Amino acid sequence: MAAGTDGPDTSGDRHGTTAVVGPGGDGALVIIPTYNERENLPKILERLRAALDSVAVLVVDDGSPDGTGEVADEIAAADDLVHVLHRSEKNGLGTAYVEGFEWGLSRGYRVLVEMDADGSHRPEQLHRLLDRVNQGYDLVIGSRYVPGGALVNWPIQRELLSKGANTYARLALGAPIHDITAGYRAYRREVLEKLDLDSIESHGYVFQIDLAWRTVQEGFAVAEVPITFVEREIGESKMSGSVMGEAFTKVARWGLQRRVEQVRSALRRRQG
Ligand SMILES: Nc1nc2c(ncn2[C@@H]2O[C@H](COP(=O)(O)OP(=O)(O)OP(=O)(O)O)[C@@H](O)[C@H]2O)c(=O)[nH]1
Ligand SMILES: [Mg+2]
Repeated sequence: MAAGTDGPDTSGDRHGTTAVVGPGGDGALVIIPTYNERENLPKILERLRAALDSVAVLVVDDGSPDGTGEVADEIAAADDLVHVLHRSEKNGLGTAYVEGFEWGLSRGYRVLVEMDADGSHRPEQLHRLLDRVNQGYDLVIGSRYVPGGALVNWPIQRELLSKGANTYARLALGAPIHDITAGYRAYRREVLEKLDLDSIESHGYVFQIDLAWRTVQEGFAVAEVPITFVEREIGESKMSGSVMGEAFTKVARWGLQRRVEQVRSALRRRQG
């Protein structure tokens, strides 16, 4: 394994070490949700193709007013490995990924990757995630907060907010993950087949916490690998107050459910 790609193992037992993804990324589908990423999309797709020549891509565009969907169609027409799913209106990152996962599962992809269009998730580091999947992990998270992870050009307020959200989630849920809000991830198809994707109603970045938490609870093997997260240079962020509010209340609810469950099983043990 390349130096610096060794992140902590967080939970679950890993499988054997039969490679599920080929060296060029074949067998993996990278899902890229887009909303007004007209300038970013061609750049990220070009970098991805240069990094891994046989990885497939699905762009999930929510009718971007800036014409990102048409740009995606043009690229797809010239590259057999690029596909586009058009949705009629902006419907949130969570549902875009769920539709993307279902699209990929029904076509037999073995690994499904989440990646932003804005350049924050460097395609040149995708092999780090895929290598760990090939080593037997079910979910591999590209982490900013494990040794070797880094943030580039992130305003201090965003960094504090992100670190605060991670600390809060870790304490509330007891999940052994350092960057549970991270959106650069690779899932083995077995995980997504097991999780009840239709029951997920999280919209904003709490979707990431939701999915990781369900994965941990199902006992799947999770690992984090360090990545360099680069702040977007072009286009606008879709982060908002309502996105943060949703995360705060949902995590509090899951944390509470977890405590209630712990107390219940302690009582059962005492009675039994
Ligand atoms: N299809 C779809 N994509 C979305 C939606 N909201 C955000 N995205 C995309 O999801 C990815 C992440 O969104 P960002 O705006 O970068 O959110 P963020 O990374 O939390 O915010 P920044 O760090 O400020 O960039 C980008 O590729 C967006 O274009 C949505 O409602 N639908
Ligand atoms: Mg972003």
